[in-house]
Amino acid sequence: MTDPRLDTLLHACPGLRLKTDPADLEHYGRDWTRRWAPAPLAIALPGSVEEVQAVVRWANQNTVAVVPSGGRTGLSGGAVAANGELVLSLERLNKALDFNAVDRTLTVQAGMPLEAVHNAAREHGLQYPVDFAARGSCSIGGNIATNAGGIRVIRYGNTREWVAGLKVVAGNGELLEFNKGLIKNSSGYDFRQLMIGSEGTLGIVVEATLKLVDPPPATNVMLLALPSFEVLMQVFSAFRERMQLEAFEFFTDRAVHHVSAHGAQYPFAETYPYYVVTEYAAADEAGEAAALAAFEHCMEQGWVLDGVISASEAQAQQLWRLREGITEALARYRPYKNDVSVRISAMPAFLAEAQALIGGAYPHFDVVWFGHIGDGNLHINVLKPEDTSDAEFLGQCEHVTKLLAQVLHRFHGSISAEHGIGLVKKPYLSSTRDAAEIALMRGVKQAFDPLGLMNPGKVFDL
Ligand code: 2HG
Ligand code: ZN
Repeated sequence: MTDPRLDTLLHACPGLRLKTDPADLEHYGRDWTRRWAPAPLAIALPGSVEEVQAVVRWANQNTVAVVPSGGRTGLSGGAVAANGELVLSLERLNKALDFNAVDRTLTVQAGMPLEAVHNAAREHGLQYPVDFAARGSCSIGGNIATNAGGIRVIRYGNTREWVAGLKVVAGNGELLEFNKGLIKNSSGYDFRQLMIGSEGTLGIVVEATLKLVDPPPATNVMLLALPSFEVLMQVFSAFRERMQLEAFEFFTDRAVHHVSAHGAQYPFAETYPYYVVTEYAAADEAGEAAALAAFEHCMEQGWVLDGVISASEAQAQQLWRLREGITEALARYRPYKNDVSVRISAMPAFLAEAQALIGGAYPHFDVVWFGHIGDGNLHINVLKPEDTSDAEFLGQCEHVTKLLAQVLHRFHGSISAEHGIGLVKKPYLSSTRDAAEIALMRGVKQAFDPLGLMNPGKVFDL
């Protein structure tokens, strides 16, 4: 051990697993943003809640900042450790602890990957319904820290809806237990909900009791080709009126270009400017008939130009890959990402303004639009041209984001729909939350984390 503080850490927590190899510091010190150079002090991998508490108490005694770490699939820099922080990885705390068939709850450790949570729920004949492409690598603790959304929010809501209880190690090392699995609990402030989406700035989630539901109905997947952005919300309304939607996602021809180059299969003979992939309940003939009726109505109106319905599970997965593969397909271009939302009713007007702004601002950049349009959530990925320097590219994107933030402010939207504020969106927090709210956030942080050691510099500065 080079840094003497680590000797005191091992003294405070004998047997704690620590990593200090440069490759580990790099691996655990960054998330998917790749914008900041990782520079953590060390990586602590506690094997129990008591060890998490011991590490946090040591951090308080030695005034060392702590960055909680799950799967680090975040896109906002929330898990970045670039300033000598101790990374506290939850990866060894990855087990299911308890299933309660009567309550329909599953209690898990925070480091459990989302996909493992899905599998555990399925083994009990039930479903944990929050889902998105990073399911295999992200952890449930990280999902809770960002109130993760994903592709089924339209039907099931965000992570927030599915947490019945939490155990959290607060900034002072104290173990707190919130809500304890209760459905009804009107006994004062709901700290569980406060913790969800707090991005590790108040404490470290170590355990969660998750609500489970009946498995989804039999579904089909439909891919639709659209002529313009303007008809998108009309198609959405036509489908939502007639069917039970499990997902309704949109993307552009640029997205198809990149995912196809990355191996996804494209089913149409021609290309179109816009696409929707929707999954809907199709357990019986009525479900199928409703889907066809919606499709035909949209064709008649000229809102849809082509369509294909999955005929098998394999084909459903192929269609989904066109949407779910986008982030991975774009990763090598190190895109600048916007993750914004407005109310669904405001979407048509917002889309028009956003399109005019972005189209004018980046005339020569490859801009890929996609997202959870049924939730009012748009992802805009701007790809860095090879001949533009990192600094110039970032400067231009930040300038446009400032303008986009002003539009969002007018529409009462959010600068981060589901990825979190982290470091990336911190300069724009005030477009979404007013000064009084941010002052309250600071007060809350002070109450849970008096020394300001929990993921400092994320969401807002003290
Ligand atoms: C998605 O919806 C994720 O696929 C990632 O939220 C979005 O890469 C992105 O910008
Ligand atoms: Zn998303």
